[in-house]
Amino acid sequence: MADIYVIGHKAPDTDTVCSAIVYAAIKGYKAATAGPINEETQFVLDYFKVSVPEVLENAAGKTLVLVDHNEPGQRVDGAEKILEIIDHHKMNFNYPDPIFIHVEPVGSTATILAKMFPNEIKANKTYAGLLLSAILSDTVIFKSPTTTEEDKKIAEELAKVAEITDIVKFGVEVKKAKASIKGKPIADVIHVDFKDYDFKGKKVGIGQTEVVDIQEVYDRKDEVVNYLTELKNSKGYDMVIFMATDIIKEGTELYYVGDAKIIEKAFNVKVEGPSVWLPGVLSRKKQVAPPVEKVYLEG
Ligand SMILES: [Mn+2]
Repeated sequence: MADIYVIGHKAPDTDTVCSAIVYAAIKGYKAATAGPINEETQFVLDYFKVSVPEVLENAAGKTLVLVDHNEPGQRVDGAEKILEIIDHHKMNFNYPDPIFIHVEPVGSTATILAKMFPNEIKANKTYAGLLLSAILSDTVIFKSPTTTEEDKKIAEELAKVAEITDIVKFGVEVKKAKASIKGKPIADVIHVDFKDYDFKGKKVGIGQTEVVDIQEVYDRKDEVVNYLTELKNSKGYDMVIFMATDIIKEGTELYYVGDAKIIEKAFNVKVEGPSVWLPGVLSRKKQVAPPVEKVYLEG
């Protein structure tokens, strides 16, 4: 059989990259990413001395296993032949053939892999370390409402194998690796974790960055709004949202360009100006994308 690539979503994050690496290693496939990795993931790979996977900008002609995503908009360009999907997101997937799909409502794809291959992972400190990092990243050190009891339990087991004694301390180290936006071009900040959605035929983009000091974002508010406006106008979006999530204050400053009424309805808030503070909101997947989609579906 031709080479099989395990690949995560565009704008790769730590869960998508580490899950691809571990699954590929266990199955004898090749790991790839759908773009350059971010600073947080780089920190994790350096920490566990793992090399960066090949970047596959176009997957034409390749057989793919998709991890940590399934929506067409988040997929690498040129993806045609899909063999399997392992994911923890809602499904928006259509394919002409029956394929292996494993989706569970847990905090990370890494959690699913740890459950699928307990023996392989118990025997490998590196796999355990990568998967632990992915869980801590996706669950925002267990603060995100996407976190399940299973994520916590598995993270503890993985930490033992990886010889990480203080899980939370390690999680903060991982999170801090990309938590400053100082000196970074605003386009990079917004695109480092950006997902396209199809809500009732309308294109909606939602970017997210995690910071430990929200003031850094407030200081660049005009830049953020100008960039979102430009993005909306040039790429045919109905709405563009940027979540600046403060993982210490545990909330999100949500910037948007589009119809303010959609934001007001989705979050049951009064919106004045181009952004709104949403206390307790940490998760795009659970707390932002679903209520926005609901407003679109209800028209
Ligand atoms: Mn994930």
